[in-house]
Amino acid sequence: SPDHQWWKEAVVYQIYPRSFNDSDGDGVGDLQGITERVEYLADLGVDVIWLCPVYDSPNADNGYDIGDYRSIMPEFGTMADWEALLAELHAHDIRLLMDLVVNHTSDEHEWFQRSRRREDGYEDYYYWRDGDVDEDGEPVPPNNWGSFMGGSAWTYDELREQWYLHLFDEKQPDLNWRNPDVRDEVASLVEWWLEKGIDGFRIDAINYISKPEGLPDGTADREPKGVEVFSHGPRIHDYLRELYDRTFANYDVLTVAEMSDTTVDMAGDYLGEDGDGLDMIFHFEHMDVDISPRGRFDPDGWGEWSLPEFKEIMTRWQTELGEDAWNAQYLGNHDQPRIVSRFGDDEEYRVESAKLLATFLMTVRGTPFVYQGEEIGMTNDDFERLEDLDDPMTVGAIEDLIDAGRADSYEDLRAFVNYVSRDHARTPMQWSDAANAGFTTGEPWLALNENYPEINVEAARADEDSVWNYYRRLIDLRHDEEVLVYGEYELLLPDHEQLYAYTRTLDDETVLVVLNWSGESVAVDADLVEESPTAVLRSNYDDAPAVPSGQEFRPYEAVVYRL
Ligand code: TEU
Repeated sequence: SPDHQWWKEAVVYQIYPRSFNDSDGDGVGDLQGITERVEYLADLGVDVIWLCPVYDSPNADNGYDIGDYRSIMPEFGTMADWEALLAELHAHDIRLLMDLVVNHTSDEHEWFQRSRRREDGYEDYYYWRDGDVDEDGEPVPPNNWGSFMGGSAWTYDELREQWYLHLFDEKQPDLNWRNPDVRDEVASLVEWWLEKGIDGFRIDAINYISKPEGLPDGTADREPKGVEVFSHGPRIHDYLRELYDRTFANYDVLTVAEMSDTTVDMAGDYLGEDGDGLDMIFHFEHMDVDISPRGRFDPDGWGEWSLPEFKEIMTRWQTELGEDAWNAQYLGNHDQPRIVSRFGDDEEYRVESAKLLATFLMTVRGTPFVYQGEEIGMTNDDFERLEDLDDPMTVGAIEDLIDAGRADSYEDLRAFVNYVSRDHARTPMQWSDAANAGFTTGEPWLALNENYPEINVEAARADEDSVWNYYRRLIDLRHDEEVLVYGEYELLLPDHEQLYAYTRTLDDETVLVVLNWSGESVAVDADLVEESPTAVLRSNYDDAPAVPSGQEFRPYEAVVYRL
């Protein structure tokens, strides 16, 4: 049936190539390093890899600043290495998603270099504006928008003698999608990769591509300033629909669009045939439960989150998306803290809570995305000094906060940074207890988490009860049970502070999932469900209660029942 799609049945694994596996000892992960681990990915059982950017880039934002869309970053290897990786993945029936970063390019991209020289045909590839002058005759930027990387979203270019817009780093100028030549360029590079045989794209920051006429100032009390104005701009659907019709529509590929600030109501206009042809969205509503409403890098109001609110958000996405729309499920990625540190307990119950999070991810409706390291329960790091951080977003936020007088030094912000930094997800993959966790024989580009002698792939694979082996068995379950893919979701106990329980139902099959999302024992109501389960399909303790009703669930106990 048309409702059945390979990408609904798939489990996706995200790779941050810089930190995955280094094959040549330069301290930076690379394509050959990934190819060496394809067997590992096949053993885990994943169906699709999302590969973060591997294009040529000066690395102001670790590859999200692209210098040439049709070549490979030399640190990562060559186009032949990329082709070898694709072939190896396909030989193992694993599909490949590339990362499509087209809200902006690098300032070192040829288009930008031509644009700043006003070369014929390239003048309007980016947002160029004359600035204003203040009372003292000092130049000021064209509007009040802030950058996600801190400071103004505008930088003055001495050569062109105008300001250019960059919602991210100053080395990431925003492409002007109003210009049809820019849209032609994007369609052409998308087509070029599709023709190379990839299986789809994760589409970066795509909610920002349409800016409103006149670029009006932002007025909301949010960070960065102007986000309410430049997110989901007026022509976004036209641009996405046009791109779909020209490219994706002609291929059997998966597209997943990263879009912060998206509600479930808005999602329907993007997804499916009546939308823009996109298959899924990474929304951010559950990523916002434990941060300030003003934005992620506001140090007031982070760290606390409530399970009822989390359930309400997840349930809304589970139940209110239209019939022809589909969810992408994730708890972490390369921009977020480690999931076990954020939503579980990375100390006493690290193993149990990592397994609970996996159980959730693999049993809700929507395609699960596992971020590298989650399968062994990797944790947040501790960044003692400002110099230990790499992420330009975190560093930019710290500079802004110090400039604004909200902190005197890094030390004042350290606890906050240790909660939110994107660097946590970027410490190298922990393969073994060998030097540098077997990630590299050289000097790693970012220091490893010191817990690698204990938390690593080799140790986890050798232990039947490890987080790794639990992921593997859960992925098998997801593949075996159609009800976990296509079944309807129904929430039980919406207001319970510690239990997250739901059923999935397809025809006459029902699966019940009970999660004690807390570090204490919790008694399950005697009347949780009428029927008694016929089987325990998976659980993260040895001797799960055969019938949940009226039983004590231990800390972070997670059980999947067949009713
Ligand atoms: O992230 C996009 C991004 O950072 C925003 O969409 C989001 O609003 C913000 O994080 C909210 O906290 C993508 C990539 O995933 C990221 O690594 C890049 O730095 C960024 O785009 C720029 O390409």
